[in-house]
Amino acid sequence: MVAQPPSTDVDERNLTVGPKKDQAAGLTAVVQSLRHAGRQMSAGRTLLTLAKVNQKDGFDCPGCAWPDPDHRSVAEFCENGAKAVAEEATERRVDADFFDAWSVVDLADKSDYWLGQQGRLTEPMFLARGAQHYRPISWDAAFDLVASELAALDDPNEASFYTSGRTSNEAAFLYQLFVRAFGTNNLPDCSNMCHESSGSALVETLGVGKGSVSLEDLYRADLIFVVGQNPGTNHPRMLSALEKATKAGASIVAVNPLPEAGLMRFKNPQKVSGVIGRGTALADEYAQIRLNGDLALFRALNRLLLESEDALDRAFIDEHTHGFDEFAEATRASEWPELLEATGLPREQIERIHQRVLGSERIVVCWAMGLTQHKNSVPTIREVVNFLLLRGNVGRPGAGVCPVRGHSNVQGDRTMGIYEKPSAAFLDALGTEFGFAPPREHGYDVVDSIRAMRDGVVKVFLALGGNFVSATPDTAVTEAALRRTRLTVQVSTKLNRSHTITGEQALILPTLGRTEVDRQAGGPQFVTVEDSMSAVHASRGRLTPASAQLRSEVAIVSALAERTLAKARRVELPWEEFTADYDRIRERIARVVPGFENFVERAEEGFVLPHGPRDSRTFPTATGKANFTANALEVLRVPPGRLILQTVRSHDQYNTTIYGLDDRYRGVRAGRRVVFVNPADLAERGINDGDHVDLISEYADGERVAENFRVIAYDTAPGCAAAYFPETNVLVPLDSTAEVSNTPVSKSVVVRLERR
Ligand SMILES: Nc1nc2c(c(=O)[nH]1)N[C@H]1C(S)=C(S)[C@@H](COP(=O)(O)OP(=O)(O)OC[C@H]3O[C@@H](n4cnc5c(=O)[nH]c(N)nc54)[C@H](O)[C@@H]3O)O[C@H]1N2
Ligand SMILES: Nc1nc2c(c(=O)[nH]1)N[C@H]1C(S)=C(S)[C@@H](COP(=O)(O)OP(=O)(O)OC[C@H]3O[C@@H](n4cnc5c(=O)[nH]c(N)nc54)[C@H](O)[C@@H]3O)O[C@H]1N2
Ligand SMILES: [Mo]
Repeated sequence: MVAQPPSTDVDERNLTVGPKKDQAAGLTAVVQSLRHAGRQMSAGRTLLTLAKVNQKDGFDCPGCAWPDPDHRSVAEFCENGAKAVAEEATERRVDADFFDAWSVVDLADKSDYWLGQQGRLTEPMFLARGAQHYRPISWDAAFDLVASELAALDDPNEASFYTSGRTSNEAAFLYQLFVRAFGTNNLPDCSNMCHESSGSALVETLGVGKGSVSLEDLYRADLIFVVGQNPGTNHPRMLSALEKATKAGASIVAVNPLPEAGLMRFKNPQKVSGVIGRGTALADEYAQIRLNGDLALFRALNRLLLESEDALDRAFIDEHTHGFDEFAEATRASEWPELLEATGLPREQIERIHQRVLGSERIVVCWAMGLTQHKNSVPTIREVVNFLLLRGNVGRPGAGVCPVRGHSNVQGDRTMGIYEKPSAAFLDALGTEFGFAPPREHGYDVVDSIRAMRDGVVKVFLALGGNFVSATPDTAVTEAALRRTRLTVQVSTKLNRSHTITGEQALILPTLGRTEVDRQAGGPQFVTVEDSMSAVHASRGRLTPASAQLRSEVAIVSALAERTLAKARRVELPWEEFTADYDRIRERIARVVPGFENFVERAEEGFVLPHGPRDSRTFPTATGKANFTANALEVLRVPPGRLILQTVRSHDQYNTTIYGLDDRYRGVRAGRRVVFVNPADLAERGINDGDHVDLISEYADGERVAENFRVIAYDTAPGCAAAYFPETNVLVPLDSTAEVSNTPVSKSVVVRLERR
């Protein structure tokens, strides 16, 4: 049994639970964002910083990947974007004195919250073999150390190179070039834990692993499904778009085990009426689905649609799709009792939603982690595609698929080639442009990288951003895996747990953030990013860097590449030129990545990448058509007394970065170790609201325990519970991953509660 006790620095004795909120944003959100910023920086810096978020001459918000409207307001950011910016623009610093005072052992005992609060990293630091403290190291010595360790490996596949989704297109492109020139495709990224299931399902069915809608499409839709997503917290600016869509006549169906605040009612903080009024009711229909019931819900809707030929877009199906008959047969064979058991919804509600579908010409389905982090996520998303194809809701205005991406450039990083399973076409183009033969063998994703470190195969681990230790599942296994390596290298802006759980040696390479001025030999530079709707645009930092010693991600990657490839005797490339002027990188991207033609000329103004299904109903799939699929329906059943636990974000966190200890919309203050459970489930177990329990997950390979959570009686679907990650990552076994996408199953963990 693996147990994970709480960190010692957060005192949860003051935790309080009040009523949950129905509405999101409004004046409170504005006040909260300023208050949070005020704790991190002076008033002047706050205003200067927030005024440049998502503006044409400013920087892309490092929060989420939601797109910017064409007509921007002065304040084109949200409460949580402001928190993300404040985290980066903070005036607190983690310097050499800090590391002198704190040993890694002491730091490893601290929570992610405490670590993040210490401020920005200021200089390169090195943890030598057997040492207790990080010590300063020069950039030169740091680069040499990495190059020597990499060049000394028997095989390039003994190193793994992680990326988190904040990295710019330019840095990401150079990074994958470096890694492939070194000789491996071991390029795991945060996508592997995030929208990988969406990519897998969409590539197979539509031929492009990205969303097919623009903001305009949302405004023109008649019906928008928001499934498995909490936009009030994680994509607050999406609520403005949904509000605009409803004003233009769209109706919204929210599908979620939790009645999330923003989905029910929204107060637009950018409008006076939104700041003081009651706000707009957003969802017209709220389906409180059982966890993992979505495949069954869309199957049921598809079954109802198949009952009448009039409901189908026959012309579209005949001309543009493949596999209809097999799909229809499988769908007609599904039985209502099973569909209802899986969804936990009354049949009348599904029929009501069906009526809405029949009354809607144009339908968009939006989704996020509630669909992607289950065992059968890929079949579930394929079933969503089936649903849209039936009425021709792909490739025309006001209709399509909308996977809402997480990190601000996670989609762009993948476009730039951060992928462990690159296509042959991409590798061909890369090899031709740079004159080397890229490795063809697929590399390790996140879960396989952990396995390879655990087994002693991967010996050097490098991360371009992120917080690998806290973001990944099976905390105890992952920590032991990282500790087995010879060297871990973290390119980071802020201190986090991945700096404290290290290989035999460790390096921290501090980097510039989005908000900061990036000056190189060729003058001030900007970078580019791609949002969730495939729009590429420039991002330009305005603040003075947190320390004079910081280097840009582009500069760090180039230096690492230059030294490593020289030592390992691989292809020589003009890395210094790339760093001096990022246009030199964009010229190369233009020749390697489709859709980036004339990138140098178009980068500043921005442009939307081509998308066959969206633009012309061309589907670059194996069949050349949009593919219907026949998906197996398995009802997730748990043993008596058990619950299905989902691990979610609170309102005060950005993944592993914990901004604060409140979850305002869900009524939680001053604490994070809470578990939300339906009152009927509590009564059945003789557990009361306010009791403290251990969460125990049960899998074939054993039990895992997350200790001491306060129970909150909450309006979630019966049989389902929710708690925050990263605290609950310890409960998710490394081998519990989604079919096809290999994404950790962090939204349906079978647990029991044990009273303390
Ligand atoms: N402020 C802030 N913004 C963020 C982030 C952050 O941490 N903080 N993270 C960013 C990242 S990387 C990402 S990927 C996104 C994440 O954005 P979300 O996906 O909204 O994040 P989660 O908190 O995981 O919420 C999952 C939602 O799905 C619901 N859900 C869970 N399981 C199911 C299910 O089986 N079916 C249905 N229908 N619903 C289900 C949950 O109740 C919850 O509302 O946000 C991005 N933006
Ligand atoms: N149980 C459970 N686990 C999950 C999830 C879940 O829902 N449940 N969600 C998963 C998802 S969707 C995702 S995307 C992953 C997130 O996994 P990651 O992307 O690895 O984690 P983050 O917390 O976003 O990374 C935060 C760190 O990134 C660094 N950073 C911030 N900005 C920059 C920058 O500009 N450059 C560089 N180099 N570093 C920077 C800072 O040091 C900060 O501490 O977590 C996954 N893990
Ligand atoms: Mo994500």
